[in-house]
Amino acid sequence: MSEETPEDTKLTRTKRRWAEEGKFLTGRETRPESDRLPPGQHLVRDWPVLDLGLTPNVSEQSWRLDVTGAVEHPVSWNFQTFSAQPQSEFRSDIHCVTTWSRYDNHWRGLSTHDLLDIVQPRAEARFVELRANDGYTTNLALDDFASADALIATHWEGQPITREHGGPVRLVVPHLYFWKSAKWLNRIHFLEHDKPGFWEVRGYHNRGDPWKEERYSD
Ligand SMILES: Nc1nc2c(c(=O)[nH]1)N[C@H]1C(S)=C(S)[C@@H](COP(=O)(O)O)O[C@H]1N2
Ligand SMILES: [Mo]
Repeated sequence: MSEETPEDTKLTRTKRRWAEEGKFLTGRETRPESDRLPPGQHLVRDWPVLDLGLTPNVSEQSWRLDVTGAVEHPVSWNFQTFSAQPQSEFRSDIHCVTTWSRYDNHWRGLSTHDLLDIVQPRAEARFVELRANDGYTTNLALDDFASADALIATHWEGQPITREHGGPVRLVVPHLYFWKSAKWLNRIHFLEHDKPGFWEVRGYHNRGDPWKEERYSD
């Protein structure tokens, strides 16, 4: 490492490390329209609801998000303090492992890039476990969580995300099958070792790349 300038804060150091490791470059790929639908998927215009059979009633007043584990600055937000964080808007396609895809979803919320800037993952952090109010869990490699178009969303098409779709706050990681996008998100836990989640321990693929049809583990 070279000498540090006065403005070489922890924040810029982390940003630079991530840029060097290419982590901020793993996001949206531009594909020709003819290659937009992943193999084995069909397009839908409505937005199906998938859950474990119960829809937790999480109000904005009761919702909390804890960011814990291998980070320099753990945070605990309520809806008001979470909404005061930097806002990003992304447009992305949804690909569900049950073979439906839905194009052009317009999301707003806190990008995972901005979250990582705030909490500063420690060097040993390589995975994240996502937990939700219905007991659901799922896991991501930190590189996938840090994808350029991933966000912790409060709005879809300019409206608060409805309860059935995971409101008030859900994760959106559009480059992987949608089971990785935890609804009713209440904890993001940074880990040194991977921790397969609800579907991952029940036969779903550990990563879930729709372009490689990583639906189920062998
Ligand atoms: N908390 C929670 N998140 C979840 C699920 C769930 O059951 N509980 N299901 C996953 C699955 S399998 C899919 S396909 C999407 C469905 O999101 P949607 O109902 O908004 O389409 O949410 C994912 N996130
Ligand atoms: Mo799913």
